[in-house]
Amino acid sequence: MGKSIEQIKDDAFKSLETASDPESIKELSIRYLGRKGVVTQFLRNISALPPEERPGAGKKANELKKILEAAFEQALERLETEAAATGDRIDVSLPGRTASQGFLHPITQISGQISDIFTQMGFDIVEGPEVEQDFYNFESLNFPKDHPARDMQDTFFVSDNIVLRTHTSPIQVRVMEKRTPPVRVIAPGKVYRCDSDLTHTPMFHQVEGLLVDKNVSFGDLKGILTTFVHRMFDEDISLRFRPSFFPFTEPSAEVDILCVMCRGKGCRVCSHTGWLEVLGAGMVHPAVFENVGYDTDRYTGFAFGMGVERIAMLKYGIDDIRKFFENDFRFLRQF
Ligand code: 2U9
Repeated sequence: MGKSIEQIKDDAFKSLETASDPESIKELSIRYLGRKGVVTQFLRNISALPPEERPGAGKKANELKKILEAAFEQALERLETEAAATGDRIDVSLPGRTASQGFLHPITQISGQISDIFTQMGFDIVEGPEVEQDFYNFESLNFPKDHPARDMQDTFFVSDNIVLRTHTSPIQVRVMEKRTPPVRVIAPGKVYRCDSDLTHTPMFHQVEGLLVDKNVSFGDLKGILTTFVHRMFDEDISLRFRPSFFPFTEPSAEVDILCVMCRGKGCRVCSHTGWLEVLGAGMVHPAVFENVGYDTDRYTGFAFGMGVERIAMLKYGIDDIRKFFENDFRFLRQF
């Protein structure tokens, strides 16, 4: 037979003295009292002792078993009370959890930046309804009755003469009905068109502008838009005005800027033209002024419009407009 019961007891208490955490006490308990533990083995081997020693050894071993059970339990309790008293369970040196801060959607941010640039140039921000009368969305803006934009395929109709606005221009018609010139407003907001692909979504955001006063010229329009592009993108981005057509402006222009990615060298983003189309603009058509009762002999004005998603895509180098609407936090949190 191996160690005597006294030796086992001495060893166990020596080990217990050095055990300083609950884990090592649990390990000791297993080592001495577990199924294959030292005391358990001792009891099992008693039958190998000479018959006269068996009762004494059995008694001592059973006593030691009880003593050790009590000692391990006490040691565990002591450690737990000590830990609670010294506050060991809370590590106050750990870094605190930072509360995550909210932020504006990239489209809201860009729309705000656009608005800021124009308010700095004296424009007021105006808003209007997204569900609009045909009169404000089309009729007042000189769209002929058979204009393709009025087609069911391009416009969301709510009823015969109610539509989801296809641009923010009706806001400005409403403003002109209420105010007399000078008028200097920008109209940011959501617009709706039956359209969906890499660069079009059924809902997108526009910022349009309108300036009406005496002696307003196309030169004033060029000045305002040049300042806008320089502040929005970069001072060295040049602009190019190409003749175009809109029912509500005459003359009309599409406005390109030098490609912000390749600075005119030609790249994938600008389809190797060196230019990006970012704005539409023109002098307000006299028919529009007549519809709101402005005197076309006294007043002229210019108007312009842009898609906020397009500006954001160019500014951030994003190639798929749908990313703005998927609400994937990994995408949104980058801005
Ligand atoms: C009134 C009169 C005229 C606003 C204008 C454009 C040209 C234009 C497009 C840019 C990209 C729409 O989002 S887009 O697809 N806009 O090209 N918008 S002039 O003209 C107005 C507005 C209001 C009373």
